[in-house]
Amino acid sequence: MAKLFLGLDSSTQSLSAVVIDYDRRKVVYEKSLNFDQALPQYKTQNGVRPNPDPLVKHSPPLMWAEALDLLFAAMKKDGVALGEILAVSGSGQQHGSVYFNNRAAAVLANLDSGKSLVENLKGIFSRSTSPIWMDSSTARECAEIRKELGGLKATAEQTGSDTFERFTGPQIRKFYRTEPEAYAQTAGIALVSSFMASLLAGKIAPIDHGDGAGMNLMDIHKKTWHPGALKATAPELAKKLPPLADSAKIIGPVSAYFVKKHGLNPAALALVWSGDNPCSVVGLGLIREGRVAISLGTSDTYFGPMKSCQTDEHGEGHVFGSPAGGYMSLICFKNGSLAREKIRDAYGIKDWKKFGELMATKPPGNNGGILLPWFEAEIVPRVNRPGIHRFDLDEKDAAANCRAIVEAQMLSKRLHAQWMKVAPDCIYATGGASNDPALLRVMADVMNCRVLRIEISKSAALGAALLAAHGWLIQAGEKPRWEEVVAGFTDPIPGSEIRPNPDAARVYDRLIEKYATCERKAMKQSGD
Ligand code: XUL
Repeated sequence: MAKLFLGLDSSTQSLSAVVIDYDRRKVVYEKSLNFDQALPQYKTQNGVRPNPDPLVKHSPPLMWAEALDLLFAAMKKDGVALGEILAVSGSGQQHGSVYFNNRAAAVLANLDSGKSLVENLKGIFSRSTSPIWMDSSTARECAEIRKELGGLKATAEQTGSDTFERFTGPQIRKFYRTEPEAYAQTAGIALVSSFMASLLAGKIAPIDHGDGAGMNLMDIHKKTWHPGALKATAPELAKKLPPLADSAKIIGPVSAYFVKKHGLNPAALALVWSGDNPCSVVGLGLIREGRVAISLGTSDTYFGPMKSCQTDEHGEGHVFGSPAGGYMSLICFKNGSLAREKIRDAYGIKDWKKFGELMATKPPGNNGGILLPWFEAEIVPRVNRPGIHRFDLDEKDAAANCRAIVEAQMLSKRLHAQWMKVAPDCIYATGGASNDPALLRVMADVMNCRVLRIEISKSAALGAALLAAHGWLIQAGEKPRWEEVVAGFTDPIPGSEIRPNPDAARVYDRLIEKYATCERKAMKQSGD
C-alpha cells in the first residue's frame, strides 16, 4: 500500500494541502482554498479583516477552522484517498495568536461530527479575532519588553530575535494592557500552527521550537519558555501557554471528528505543526548547514539551517528552531523585486532581458559605483526613512544603475548574513525573480558560491508533508535520515547550476568593505 502523508499550510490568504506518495517520491495532490473567495462571509481582504487603524491586522480564527472542513470536503470530492493517509502535519503563518477560554479543551476533546467545526467551536474563544504577522501596532510593548530583557542585543541573544511588532509576546502584552478582562478570561494561547494542530488532534497542541521562537517568549538556547520574557510580557502567562515540543512529536491519532466526518483513518497520526518558514526549510531541502536559500520576491529573504545557535547582535535577523534539528536563520530585505522594478521603470527599460543585457555591459564591481536602493523603509539594515543613495555612480548612466542595484542587494545579503557564521557552499535561488540568469550570475559571484534554481510552489505544505512522513517513520521504528526523506522531492532544476567566476569573486571580496562603508554613510544621511 502507498505511504501517503498530508501536509497542510494555513497561510495569510489561503489553506493549502499537499499529499505525497513517499515511496514514489511524488506529490500526488495539491489544492489551495482562498479565504476571501471561499469564505466571503468573514469579510476579509487578502485574508485580513479591514480595520480603521492601518497598523492593526487581525483575522478570524473561525475562518481558518471552517477552511479546514471545506478543504477536507474538497479533497474527498477530488477522490483523495483520505482513509489511506498515515500522518498529517502542517505549517502556519508565523507569529499570529489565538485566545481560548476555559471551555476550549473540553470542546476540542468532544467535537461533534454531526455539526460543522465552526458550530462546535463557537464559544471557545476569549478573543474573537487573532492578531497576525502583518500587525505592527505594538511598538510600545516591544520597547517595554526589550527594556526588561536588557536591551536589543540581550533580547536577541536570549529569545533569538529582538522584539518585533508582529511577534506574539508583544501582541499578548498589548491584549493584556488594552483588554485586561478578556486577558484574564483567557485560559490558553495558541499560535496559528498549534491552533490548527489542536483541531486535528482534538486536544490543545504543543507549540514547536520553530514557531515558538517567533514569539519573543522562548529561551532560544534551552528551547523552553523563558521565565524573564514571560514575566516581562503579561501576568500568569506560563499557565496559558501550552508545552513546547520537537516538530517530530506525535500529538496522537487524528480526532474522531475527522474520521467520522471526512473519512480519515482512525489510526492516522496528528503531528505538531510548525511555522511556514521552518516548514519551508524542510520543503526546500535545506537540511544541512551550508545549503541556504535566497528567495527573490517582492521582498527578498535569506534563510538556512544553523547547527549551533548564533544570534544577530544588531537585532535585524531571526533565529528559529529548525524542524530538521538545530536552528534556522531568516533575514528579510524589504526592497527586493519592488526596488529592482523601480530602477527598471525609472530608466524606461522595457523588460528584464534588456535590464540583464544592460547590466552585462558593466564589469563586476561596476567601477566602484554603489547604489543603496531604499525605496521603502528597509528592515535589513534597519532604515526608517526611505532614500536612494548613490556613491561614485552617475545617476544618468542606466546600465551602471541596473548593475548597481543588483550588486548592492547581493552585497547586503553577504554582509548581513555574517552573524550566522555559516559560509554557504550551495545557494538555492527561488521566488519570482530567480528565473533571471543575470541576477543569479551576480549572486554567485558576490557570494562566491554555486547557485542552483529550485521551484517548489508550495514549499511550506510540502515541508509539512515531509515532517509527517519523518514523524511517522520514527514511530514505526525506523531511523530516517533527512537527506533520504527529502530526496526526490526537493531537487533543484537540472542544469540550473551557476558557478562563481573567481576573478569576479575577488572583485567583490574587496568591494564588500566599500559597500559596508557606504551603507553606514547612507544610514547617517537618513538619520538612522
Ligand atoms: C516571518 C514572517 C512571515 C510570516 C508569513 O517572520 O513574519 O514570513 O511567517 O506567513
